[in-house]
Amino acid sequence: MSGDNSFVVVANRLPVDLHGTTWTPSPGGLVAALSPVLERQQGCWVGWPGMPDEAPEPFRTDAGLLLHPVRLSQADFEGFYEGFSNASLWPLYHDLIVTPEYHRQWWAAYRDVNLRFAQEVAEVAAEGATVWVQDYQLQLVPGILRQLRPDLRIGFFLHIPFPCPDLFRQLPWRDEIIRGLLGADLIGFHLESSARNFLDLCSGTGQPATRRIDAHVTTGDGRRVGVGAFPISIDMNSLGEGEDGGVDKLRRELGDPTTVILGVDRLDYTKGILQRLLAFEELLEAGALEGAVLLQIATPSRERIDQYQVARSRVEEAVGRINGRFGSMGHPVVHYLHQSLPKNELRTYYEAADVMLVTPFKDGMNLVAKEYVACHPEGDGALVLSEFAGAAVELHQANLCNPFDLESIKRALLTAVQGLETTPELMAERMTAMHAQVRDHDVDRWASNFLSALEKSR
Ligand code: ADQ
Repeated sequence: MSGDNSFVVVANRLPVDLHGTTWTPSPGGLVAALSPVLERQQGCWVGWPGMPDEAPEPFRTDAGLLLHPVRLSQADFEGFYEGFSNASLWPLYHDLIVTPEYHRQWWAAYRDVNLRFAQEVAEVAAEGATVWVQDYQLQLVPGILRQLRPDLRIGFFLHIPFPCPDLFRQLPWRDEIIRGLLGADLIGFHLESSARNFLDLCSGTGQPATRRIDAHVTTGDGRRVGVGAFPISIDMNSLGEGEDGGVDKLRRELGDPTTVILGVDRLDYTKGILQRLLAFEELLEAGALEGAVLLQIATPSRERIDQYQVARSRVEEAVGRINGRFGSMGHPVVHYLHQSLPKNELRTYYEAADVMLVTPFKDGMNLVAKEYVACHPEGDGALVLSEFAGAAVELHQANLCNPFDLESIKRALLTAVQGLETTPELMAERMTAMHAQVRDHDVDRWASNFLSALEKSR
């Protein structure tokens, strides 16, 4: 049986989450990037509504997007999502920043849930439809869909890094994952390095692959699977309009600091939030950042997973300690929010920040870095960016740092602060170059590059 949707996106989460009876935008980079694209295509989005044991009837959003909720039980949520996706694959694909755990019952849940997602898509997709499968939670979907619906054109995009073959080979179910991915007609990664890791892995597992990027793998049954790099980006309009006078008001509320330093992340151990707090603390200790404040906005994320609880308590302990040491009554030096904020409010923070600190140990892309740059068309401000964020390939004019090396973060932060003071023209030149890169390579361009490569791939 087939439905009547000619363009279907399938992702673990729907772009909105159900809370009781109300819907709110769901967090994270994938939704931020894909929602505007799908709305423009009036497509169908298959995904989980963010609440165990709930599956409301399919409905259309105000923007015309058809949402098709998939039900996950509490046990699915624990085994498939918190377990295999976020405690096995997430740390493995981020180069073992914490140790991945492998459990057979998590894998069984992952397989079951992938089967269910594939079955839902098979039901709603029209004959010959294009299906775009998103991310590490659904790597088996392309392979299952290929069997259920050979008429479909199937693309897969991975939003996180793909690790080097030696790390990937730890995974007890590595062959199943590769077979699942190879069900697609095109597999996209953010960076050439991830695409190359995947191609190397395929040649090591007997799947013939060329080493060129925008290359292909030939599967056992003779199908050619395209493999390429498609760096994701942002919708320049997604942050909305800033409030008039909002920046001045915010800076006043902060006590008119000399320098506003900003971090915005999901609270995730990959993002290096603690490291940036420690770098800030050591610079204050050395008297190097007189009158500066650090704002850290951290969206709650995966809160029941042990490693996330550890990361949060370390961050919050450091915030308390730094304020205890360097703040005064009514004037903390670190302002910390553990909240999700509306996009236009984020815009005010981005605009107000003299320096943006983006210090992940590993990140597929990092849209926050691009959002900051998008908010500085006049070239003011500075971006301190980890070398290990995918965004560093395009935003190479940033003040790059190695987040594993506190001295490197300190150096980059200090160079940025001093550069704004002593060489503002040079800093502006670098920021405007980065702004032009993000403006000219937006999320629409990413989606249309991927979809036209997918079109050509069969
Ligand atoms: P994430 O790990 O979620 O994304 P990122 O790319 O930075 O990371 O995207 C985060 C998004 O959430 C941004 O759009 C940001 O504005 C938003 N956000 C963060 N904190 C917020 C807050 N407190 N309130 C409101 N919004 C907030 C994953 C990968 C990345 C990859 C993206 C897209 O890990 O490497 O760039 O997918 O592919």
